[in-house]
Amino acid sequence: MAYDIAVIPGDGIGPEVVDCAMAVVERAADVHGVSLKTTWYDWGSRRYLDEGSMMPDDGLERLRGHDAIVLGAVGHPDVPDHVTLHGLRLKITKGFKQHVCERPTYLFEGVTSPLRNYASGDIDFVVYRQNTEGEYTHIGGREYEGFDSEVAIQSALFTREGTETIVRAAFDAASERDNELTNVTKSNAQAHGMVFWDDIVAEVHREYPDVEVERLLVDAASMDLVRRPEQFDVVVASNLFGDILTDLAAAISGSLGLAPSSNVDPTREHPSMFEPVHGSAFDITGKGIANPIGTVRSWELLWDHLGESAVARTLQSAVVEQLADPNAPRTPDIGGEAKTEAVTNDLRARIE
Ligand code: GGG
Repeated sequence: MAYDIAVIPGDGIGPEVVDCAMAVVERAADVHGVSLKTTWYDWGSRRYLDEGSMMPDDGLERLRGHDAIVLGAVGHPDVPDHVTLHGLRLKITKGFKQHVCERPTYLFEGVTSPLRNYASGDIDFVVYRQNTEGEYTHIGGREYEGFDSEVAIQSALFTREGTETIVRAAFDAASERDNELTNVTKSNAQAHGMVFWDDIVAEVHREYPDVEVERLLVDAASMDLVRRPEQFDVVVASNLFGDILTDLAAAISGSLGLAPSSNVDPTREHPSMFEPVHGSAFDITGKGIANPIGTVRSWELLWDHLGESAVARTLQSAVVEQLADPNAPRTPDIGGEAKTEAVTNDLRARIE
């Protein structure tokens, strides 16, 4: 099969990890006779500073025909964060109904958790984050700016389509794993949107009688992810809570630099998007030390989504073997001193 993938390196370390991962991914595709064409889009904060927008007006139209999208990162010290996020990543996730954000977390052999006494495989769960609405809707406004009476209103939006889609994806995943789902909300405080969310979970649950559902408020869930991460298997959460919990999840499994993410339209009407969980990380941009593994693992999710599981497994094996090898190069975020390029070359060599 031949695939046409859109690549948006974006900001900060985005271009560094996307470029490096490409070399590994091309090798893996080649080994399996999979033809890979990429089209690169230089959208992001540089474009915003030069031309006033993160992506062109017809950006979604240009992406629409691709089989999938790879995004590096968004965020720039000279551009407000809400401009970068709403101007690129959220335009794509919302415009393409990528309701489902899947973020797996795994403690690999050779990687040290900051939590005591956790060994390889002890932490192994996946978070399903609602990806298009909730607390990330652009509804609200500011009035009387600069006056004592100034007000800001920020609304959250929960639709049946957006909520049911993420909840169903999470139940599907739970049925394929250990039949355990943790539903994370804050429905004691947010008595409209999140009680609606709980109602949808209860409705969909009737279709999955074998799945056991645990309910946790997000404050308790944050504590328990640190206290007993081994007991989580599939977690479903709103956009904001999923965003926060997956940074925590990445940290307890060794590094944000290892964490992959998918933004999926389950109807497949639109292309889905794959990106490392980490952002632009301007503190290390240009130093050549960003970890490319989060991006390589995002390509792994991409190939699984496109049905090319052999390519995905080849990428997975290269990562697993490298992390387990005490002599392999590793970037500083996981305790090494190696450069991105050295890690990339080593991953590529493992595929050869
Ligand atoms: N590659 C992920 C990325 O660039 N994240 C930047 C960010 O701020 N993301 C917020 C979000 O995931 O909603």
